Amino acid sequence: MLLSAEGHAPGLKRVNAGDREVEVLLSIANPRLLLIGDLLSEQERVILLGLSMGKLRPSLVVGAEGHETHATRTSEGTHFDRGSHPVVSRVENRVATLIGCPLTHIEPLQVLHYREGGEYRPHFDWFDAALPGAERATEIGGQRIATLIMYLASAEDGGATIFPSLGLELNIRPGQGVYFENKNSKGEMDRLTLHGGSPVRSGEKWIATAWVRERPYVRPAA
Ligand code: PD2
Ligand code: ZN
Repeated sequence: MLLSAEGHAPGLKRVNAGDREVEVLLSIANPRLLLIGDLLSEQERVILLGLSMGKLRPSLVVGAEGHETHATRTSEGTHFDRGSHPVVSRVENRVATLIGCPLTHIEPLQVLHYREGGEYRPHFDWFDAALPGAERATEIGGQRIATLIMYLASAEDGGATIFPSLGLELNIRPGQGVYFENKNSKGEMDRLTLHGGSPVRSGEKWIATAWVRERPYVRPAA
């Protein structure tokens, strides 16, 4: 992916994301991880929030019987069908250009809303073949090879995106995002990508997540 090929020179760096240049604020080599600024404008954030209102449902996790609610993920969310609004298209194209992957490999953007106490306990975004549900989840586009979490609104207190195996806690501002790749340099799924959303202590947190597949994502039959 393009972001992998960029190297990780220290210092601020502007990267072309098609219709906009974004800023690399922090980068880590293993796992490949970047904190990115200037990803979304305020107007885009407001529009994405507005489109989500009224569509939110309790968030699900992959389980043996498919998708289910769970105490490890106390948020509510929704997704946007690809190209369902001009701003959704604009952001999808920006993400694909930035990451250097075909648009078709990106799952529909997922919006998550955390209220006070809401959290997403540490997990992998990739599917562990040893766990139930992995086969079904990879049938529709292969593994999740990268994640981009974009902040639409940050909590007043708490709600950091954390990487416990890296000792990394990111307090991310609205309009910024964190990108990471799920495979290590040997092509193996990387357990260092363990990450979570720490509990929101006050205020509300909103994010939009783009998960990138190995192959074109095919929406499962309803
Ligand atoms: O909200 C977060 O910080 C978070 C943490 C872990 C989001 C996700 N994972 C995700 O959307 O996959
Ligand atoms: Zn995640």
